[in-house]
Amino acid sequence: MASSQARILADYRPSSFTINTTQLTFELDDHQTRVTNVMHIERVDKDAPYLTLDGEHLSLDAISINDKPLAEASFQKVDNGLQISISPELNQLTLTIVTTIDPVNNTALEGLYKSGGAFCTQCEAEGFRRITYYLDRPDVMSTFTTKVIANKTMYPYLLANGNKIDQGNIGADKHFVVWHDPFPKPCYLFALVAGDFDLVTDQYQTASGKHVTLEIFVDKGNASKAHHAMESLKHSMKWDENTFGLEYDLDIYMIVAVDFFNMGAMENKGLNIFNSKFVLADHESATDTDYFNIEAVIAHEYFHNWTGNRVTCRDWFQLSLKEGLTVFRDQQFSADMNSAAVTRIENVSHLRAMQFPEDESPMAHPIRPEKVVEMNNFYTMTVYEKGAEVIRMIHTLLGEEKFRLGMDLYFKRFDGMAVTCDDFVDAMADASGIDLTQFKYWYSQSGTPILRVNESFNNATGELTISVSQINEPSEQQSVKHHLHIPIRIELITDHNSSAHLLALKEETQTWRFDGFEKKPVVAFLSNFSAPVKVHFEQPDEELIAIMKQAEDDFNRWDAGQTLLTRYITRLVKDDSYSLPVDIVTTYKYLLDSTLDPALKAVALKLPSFDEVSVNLEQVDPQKVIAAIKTVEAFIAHNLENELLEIYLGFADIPYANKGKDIAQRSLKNTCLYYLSKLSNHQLLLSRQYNHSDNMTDTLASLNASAMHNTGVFDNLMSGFEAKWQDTPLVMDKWFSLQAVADREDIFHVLATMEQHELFTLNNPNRARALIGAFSHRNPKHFYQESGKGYQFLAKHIKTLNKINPQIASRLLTPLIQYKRFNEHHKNLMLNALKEIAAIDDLSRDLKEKLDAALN
Ligand code: B3K
Ligand code: ZN
Repeated sequence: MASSQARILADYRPSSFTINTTQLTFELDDHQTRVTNVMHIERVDKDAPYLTLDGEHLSLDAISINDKPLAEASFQKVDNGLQISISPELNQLTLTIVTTIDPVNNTALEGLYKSGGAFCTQCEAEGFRRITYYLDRPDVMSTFTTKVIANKTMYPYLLANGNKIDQGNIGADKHFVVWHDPFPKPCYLFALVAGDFDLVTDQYQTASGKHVTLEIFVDKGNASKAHHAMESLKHSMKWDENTFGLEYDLDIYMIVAVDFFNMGAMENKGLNIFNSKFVLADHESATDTDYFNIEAVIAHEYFHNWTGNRVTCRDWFQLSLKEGLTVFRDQQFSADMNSAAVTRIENVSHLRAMQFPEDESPMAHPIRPEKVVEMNNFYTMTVYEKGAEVIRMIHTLLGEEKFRLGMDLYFKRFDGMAVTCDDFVDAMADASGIDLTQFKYWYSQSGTPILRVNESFNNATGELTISVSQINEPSEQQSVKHHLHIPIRIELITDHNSSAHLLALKEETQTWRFDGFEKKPVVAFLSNFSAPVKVHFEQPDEELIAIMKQAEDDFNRWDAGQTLLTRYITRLVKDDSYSLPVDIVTTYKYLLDSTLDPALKAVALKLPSFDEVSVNLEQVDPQKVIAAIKTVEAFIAHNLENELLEIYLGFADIPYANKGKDIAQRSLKNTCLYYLSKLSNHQLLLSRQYNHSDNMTDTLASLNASAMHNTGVFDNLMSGFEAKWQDTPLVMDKWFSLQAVADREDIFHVLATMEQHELFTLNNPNRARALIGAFSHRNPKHFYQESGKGYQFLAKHIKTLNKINPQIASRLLTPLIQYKRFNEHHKNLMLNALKEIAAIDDLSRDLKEKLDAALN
């Protein structure tokens, strides 16, 4: 029940009733859509006196049991629901409920709403209760038959889950379509779409020979931008067959792209609904990163068909059962389709920048939370990304083959069921024979563990000793923490070779010995980031440089570089007269000159972000951190000028192509451009690249560097860009973001102008994120201004969004609730902003939960 009362994992009880079949009829209308819901219900608990259905923002028109209208005395509206008395002898019943809803005024974008001219739905986690009264919980699974009725001209396509079983006309103007989904499912996987679209179709033949029709629906005029999504879908289907033996199960797979969407996409059975950002692409309007993300999100939603839909969650506390596992699967897929090392590097830096701070915030929670007020607040970096790292650790501990046996057993045991994270881990343990009892604490403990590493080398015996301690800090919710079972990969590097080892840390402190060395090997610790932990290891700078040059594993080379750069930045934060050593320049010269993949050179040159650096500091003084990062940036630009220019010019005029090699070269070229344009003598390169660009990656790189380096050409280039792209919403989102991330003294004036721009609206989540999200996440210099203006700007918009779209308001609150890591001055300013938000009337459940945690 989604009241503002917290729900507790330990309170889980099975439902007293089940719904075996659900027949829905939608008579679509902008403000008065009529929903007729016929449910065959069965009593499970013979002592249950009431059937309590969830429902919010509904107007109830009629209710009957077995075709007899219910007397007023037999039901009553309760807090966010309907309580119906069911006489004790009635064990099976047909309950019919008719409700009316108002899709156009549904700006929260949960339940049934309108995006542009189309009707669409979003039901996860608890949006179905905004469509009709229902047992809105994932362990109640029903087969759905959906009839959609609407105007024929305005809504030629009427879609729902499953297979189409009937269609026809109603009078002169209307038509209907009936869909039936044979797979029982929880109502959060229900979907409906009605609208006029361009349709891109294709076919896929599964490994066992079944023909599947693939359909992608996009706004009129956008069909040519759906091909990459379609290719990505076919690659995902093939990959899941090859990797896990999993085939698609219905005759049709549909994807609809809409412009108004709270998240990336939704895995509704047979009818995915996507944010158009993760469908539409051509090289003129989308960047290489956009292409990568589209492939990843298409895969993610497709993979949910098994990990999420066929086997679903018993309750919402188990969300990571489907999300952590599906993110792990999409990461593996992306690694196979692209550069595996670069993919892993991006995943890890994303986790460190976004999940590590979350784990230190007042909203810190285990990947399986224990207490929830608003479920939408738990679609987090922790549940998703740390959840994926937890699955990856199981994969590491079991190895590829046993992991696959575990997956097979999981599907064999639980297909068609709603289960728990423990069920998953048990399947992995049973199939592999590996004890995962202690490992389960990863599901129940929040916080980022710290590994403290000590090493010693005995010159006489040639023996290396590594000792590792784990520190799991107690937190407010969990005063006692258990030792975790942590897989630690290491690489031992000597002058001649390198060897890889897997250690399993289970105690508080453990020691390992390796012998046979002539001289002390260099330890690359936590290879491939084998566990989501922080590492404290006083390793000499020279050894980090040795890893950067010599490690076998590309991830380790990158990671050593990041550790070294973070050290430089941290030293500068403590002492701004610290003079940066030239070793890093020599190392970069060596790397840039090597045959390393250009994409790896590019990520090696990228400095750790403000968030990645500050999460390792106590009492963050934001302006000092930013100044330190800029100092290192300038140091690299000055000292590598010739090398960067040579590389840049070597790639500058290569025509666009969409191959891995070209993408890698573009990323290195644009990294060089970023550094070079810090130097006033090379700023001309920016407008030159902008004017010659034949693709969005290069265009955006020139604009971004220009925004960050406060160049005189920025405003001019931006006007040209706006004139060219004003009719393309996804590109205009990029334009708003560029405005928001610019480093300029008049940034608040620019932001105010943007808020007044005719294309700006808080009602569209992409647009709100493009301006407000980009400013608060990607413009640390001005968001964390000493004046506190940045926090005020964010607070103002959160207050407005509280009414329009609580979910988006709540997401945007993230940087403010992390105030505890900052120094007193900023802490107070952020607290004031939080208090101001907390004082408004009608605070949504979403914001209230976070503010209560932050201000307690
Ligand atoms: N399962 C959805 C997320 C739903 C979010 C609800 N606030 C998308 C995904 O993870 O694939
Ligand atoms: Zn997901």
